[in-house]
Formats: sequence, C-alpha cells, structure tokens
Amino acid sequence: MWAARWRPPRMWRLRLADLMHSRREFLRRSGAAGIALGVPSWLTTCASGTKARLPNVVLIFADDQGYADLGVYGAVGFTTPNIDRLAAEGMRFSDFYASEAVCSASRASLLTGCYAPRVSILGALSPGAQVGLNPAETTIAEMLRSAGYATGAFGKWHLGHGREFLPLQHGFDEYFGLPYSNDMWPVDYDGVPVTEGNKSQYPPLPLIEGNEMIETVDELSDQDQLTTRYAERAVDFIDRNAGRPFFAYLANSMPHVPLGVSDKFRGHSEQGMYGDVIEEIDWSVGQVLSALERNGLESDTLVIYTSDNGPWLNYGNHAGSTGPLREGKGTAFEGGPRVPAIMRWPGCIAPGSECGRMASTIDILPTLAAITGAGVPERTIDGVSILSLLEGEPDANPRNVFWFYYTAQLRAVREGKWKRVFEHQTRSYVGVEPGTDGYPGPYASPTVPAALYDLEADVGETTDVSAEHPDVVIRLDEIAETARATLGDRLTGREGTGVRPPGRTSLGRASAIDHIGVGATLVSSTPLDPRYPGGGAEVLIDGRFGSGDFGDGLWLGFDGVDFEATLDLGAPRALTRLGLDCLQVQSAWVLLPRSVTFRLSDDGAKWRALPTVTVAAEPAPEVIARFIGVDAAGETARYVRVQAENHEPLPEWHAGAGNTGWLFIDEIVVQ
Ligand SMILES: [Ca+2]
Ligand SMILES: [Ca+2]
Repeated sequence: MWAARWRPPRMWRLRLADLMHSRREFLRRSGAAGIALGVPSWLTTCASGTKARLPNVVLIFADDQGYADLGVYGAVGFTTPNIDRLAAEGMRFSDFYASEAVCSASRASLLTGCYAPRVSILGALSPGAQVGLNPAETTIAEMLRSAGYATGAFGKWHLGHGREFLPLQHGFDEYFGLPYSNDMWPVDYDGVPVTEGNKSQYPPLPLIEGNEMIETVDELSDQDQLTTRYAERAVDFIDRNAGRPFFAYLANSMPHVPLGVSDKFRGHSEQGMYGDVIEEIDWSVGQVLSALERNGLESDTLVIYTSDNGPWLNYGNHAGSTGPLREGKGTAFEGGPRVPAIMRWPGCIAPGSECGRMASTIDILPTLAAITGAGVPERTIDGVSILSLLEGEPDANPRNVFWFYYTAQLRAVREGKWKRVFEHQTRSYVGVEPGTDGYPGPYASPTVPAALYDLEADVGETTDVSAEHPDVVIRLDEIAETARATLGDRLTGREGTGVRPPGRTSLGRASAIDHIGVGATLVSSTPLDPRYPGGGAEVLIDGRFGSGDFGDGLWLGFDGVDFEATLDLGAPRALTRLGLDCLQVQSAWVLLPRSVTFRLSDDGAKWRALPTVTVAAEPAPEVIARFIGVDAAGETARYVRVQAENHEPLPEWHAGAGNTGWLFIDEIVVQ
C-alpha cells in the first residue's frame, strides 16, 4: 500500500507562506477566520480564496480503462508519457473506486457525488431507455456554474439521451459527443451493418452538439476520429475560457469497444490496437496540458484523470488489464470498480505523491465544493471531501468505508483493509476463453460465496479469512445493514429510505388531468400483471399521466390480453367526452390497442356502446402516448365501461410478429 505521507520541501514552504498570506487576507475580508482554528495552517491553503482566481477543473474520464493501463500503474506494451507526467507532478491513488463497474451508474455517481442507487441510475442505459439523470439532481457542472464557472462536456454522456437529460440541461454550457456507449449502434463487430437481431434495433449512433444531432457514427472509421475530435473541442474550450474559471469534462468514448484510433497512432504501440488507443488518449491529455500551459493556467488548474470502470476482459486483446486485481468490468471484485486515478494541482498537491487511502469518484463533487467554496447540493449525497488527502495531511482518512453496489445489489462493503463480499451471482471472466480482435468471448456466471478479504495482504481477493476474523465480519455486516437501510439491496430484497427516482421522459405533455372519473369507484378491471402492476388499479383513475418510462408506476401493463375496466360514478352524470390514455414503445413490444370501445349504463346491467375507435398499428421508433377519445356529448350515465383490444398476434412489420404484445394504460378519463 502506498502511504499518503508527505512533508512540504523547503521551496514549497516558501510558496505556502505566500499562499497563507492571501488566505489570511481572504479570511479577514470575509470575516471567516474562525473556520481555520485547530487546523495546521498550511493545510487550508487549497480551499477557496487562497488564490487570485478560483481554480479551473479539468476532469478526464476514460471508458473501461483498467487499473494497470497507464505507465505509472504498470502498463505493458504501450506508454503514457503525458499521463505519467501528471502523476509525477501530482498525486496517484492506489485505492480509488468508480462507484460501480458499469457506464451509466458510474457516471451518475461521478457527476452527483452519490452512489448510483441513490439517484436510481442503474447499469448502462440503452438507446431505448426512457429514463435519465433526474433534472432535480445537482451535478458538478451545476454546482460550479453557480460559482461562476464556464462549463463544457466533451465525449460520452450516458445519463439519458432524451433532450431533458442531455448535458445542457444538467449544467453544461456546451456539449459535443455521444449520448451513450459507442457500441450501441446497428453495426457488427467487424464494422458491417447488421439487419437482424437485437443490434439491428438500435438507431444510428448520434453525434450530438449542444442538444442537436449533427452527424451519425456509421462506420469504424468514424469511431477512429472520436478521441481526436473530443480533444480538439476540449482544447478550444480551454482557449476560449482562459480568462475565467472553467470546468472541462472530457469523457473519452475510448477504450470502450469497438476500438477506434486515428492514423497518427494506428500501429504505434507494441501491444496492438488497445495500446494504440490508450496512446492516443495519452496524446489527448497532452493536448489539454499544452493548452493549459499555453494559457498560463497550469498552476491554476486541478486536473483529474480516472476511468469509469475496469476492463471488459472478454474482449481479450481489445481489453485492458487490471494487473493484480480480480475480475473486471461488471463485477464488484476489485478489477471492476478499482480504477487508476491521478490528480495534479501545482502548489496544492505535492508532486510525485502517492495516496494509499480509499477515495472514490463520488468524492470529487464535495472536494470541488470544498476547494471552490461552491455550495454543496441541498439533497443528501454520499461523497466526502478528500481535500485533506490532496493536501497530504498525514493522518487524513476521510473515506474509510465504501459500499460496492452493482445494479442495486449490495455485493460487498469495505472498511479499511477489510472487504466483505456477500453471496451473489456474478459475471466472471475466469475459465472462459476471451474473444480477439474486437469480438467478445462469453461470460461465466458463477455464484460466489460470502467471504472476507484482507486487501492489504491479498489485493487479488483469493483467500477468505472470515473464519479467522469473526469480529470483523460482524462489524462489516453492520456496515452493510446501514447501506441496505439507506439505499436498499436487491440481493436481500430491501428497500432503501434514501433512494430518489430517476428522471423520466416527460413525453412533452401535462402530467395531470382533472376529470370526474377521479374519485369514482373502480368496479372491476382486467387482473393486473405482476410484472407491471403500477401502483395498483387505482392509478387508472388518479388524474395523473405516466411518463415515457413504462416502469414508472403510473402505467399498468397487460401482456397478450385485452383490457377492460368498469367505473361507477356514484350517480348519473352528464358526459361530454371519454378517453383512454395508452402507450406505444415498439422496441419493448408495447403497442397502442387495436381498438377502444366505451359502453354506458344507468344500472350496471343494461349497456349501450358508443362508436368503437380503431387505431392503425404504425411503426414508430419513438415512444408514443396517445389519448384515444370518443365524443359523449348529450350522454348521461352512472356506469362507464372501457374495452381496449390487444394485438393478437403482433403485426407483420414488428420484430415480434406472431407473438403476443403488451398494452400499457395509465388513465381512464371521464369528462
Ligand atoms: Ca464503462
Ligand atoms: Ca393515472
């Protein structure tokens, strides 16, 4: 383990004295001198107000880069001189964690300072996803913009591709990049377009500028340009904003497969394609560092380099390395979430320092809040400031506990050197043959037993020592109980009190409607499907419409059956219009009903039908909510019955032709 011990060298102390002078000036002016009491004087020098301007922040995030995939972390077969220089001039972390070893969850955590289950961004959002990072969450960009920063995001987003979830709606002034992973495209591993199977359902991969698609990424040769194009955008942003504090978020799509590299690095490394890709990322970092230098901003800028999760090992020679760590991406073993992390900030972080304490991407937001004086989000977050680690405070250990979630399963917890793993089924790369040259091999999917690992003695998690340390097991199990009570746990079926909803595609309409069916008695309805029961049959007449996410609890799903429901309004009521609100999500085999018929009755025994509305089944890539209404002017009735006819089977043009599909209904409207 590396030690976080460092004493300022002599020249350094002189500099610190200068900084302290300005700090005192700041404190005197702000009347906040009391906050420094009891803290060794030089330790507070990196907080806001110590310098002439707030520091710029450059956050560089790789995709699927492994723990050992940088020169200073022991890379074999390729070199990373620019990133190694960052480490030589800053701090390298040995025990730094992405919050979860998968793209969207990891990015949600990075930008909000929360474990992913807290903000309900799980796994990797697909192009069909109707959820995104909730606009009510506060991102680093929003926090820093409120402190006067220019903010720019360049590269992969993956926190919702609906307009309301894109970077410009989450605090960034500008954006250029892919809204999700670069392999979510209708193209095969060999670069040939696919016409069958799941991948053929993907829309063309959009390259977005601001909120608009400007191009599509159609071929491997388009992927080859991404790293360079992102770098050029980031450099341009730095040049344009050199005169004010800025936050640049450079989230490379690489080295996520399919790998792409420009001609200037193709064939450059000994390792091959993967090494070439990392060397181009290293070049990109060099471009950013040169831009800082050119603008005289090196000492005014905190540069952070890290990765969203470990390597996707079943891609063989197109995947990276975890060095000594167990497993890789998509697992809670160390090779999944433990990632390289380097931070450089001349004058505040000692050059060549190494930190062996735990820290995580969720700690970056509160650390930036501490550095800049920007207000932390009002909502609860999970991160802690690691400024004391950056400043080299010898005894600092702000994060001694980490919760290892994966898709809302609490798979492990760590305290100090101890890691407690709970029994779970996991993706595994052990005992299966990886693919080569861009093609994946299969996963194994073993159930791993509960265990206790001593990461200081056994970083590879090979030896269960729970029998020798029952007291540690008890203590870590208590920590896990706290996690479960707070953020839930799908392994043990727990709900957490601290979980907040994701953002859901709004479908651009009012979320509520007032009508006389609200408060009526639901006499009967088609039995609810346990897979999509919503909030119970009552939500059919609660006056609320659902979102584009059919799992939002406002939609009821009915698989392969017609839908029927009957309402009792309590007394004969004069009617004007009746309607049923329905959803179509073609990719999820949810179609609008074939027809809708309303019937009316005064006594619940004798019924008269209004004209049936038929709906043509039409293919549409987007999610559609349609209010299917009928005129009821002049009618009076106490009872209203609605029937919606399902497609049996799905129509010829649909990928599921011949099979049954779903009806999704959120409201029966009686006006
Ligand atoms: Ca990733
Ligand atoms: Ca409703």
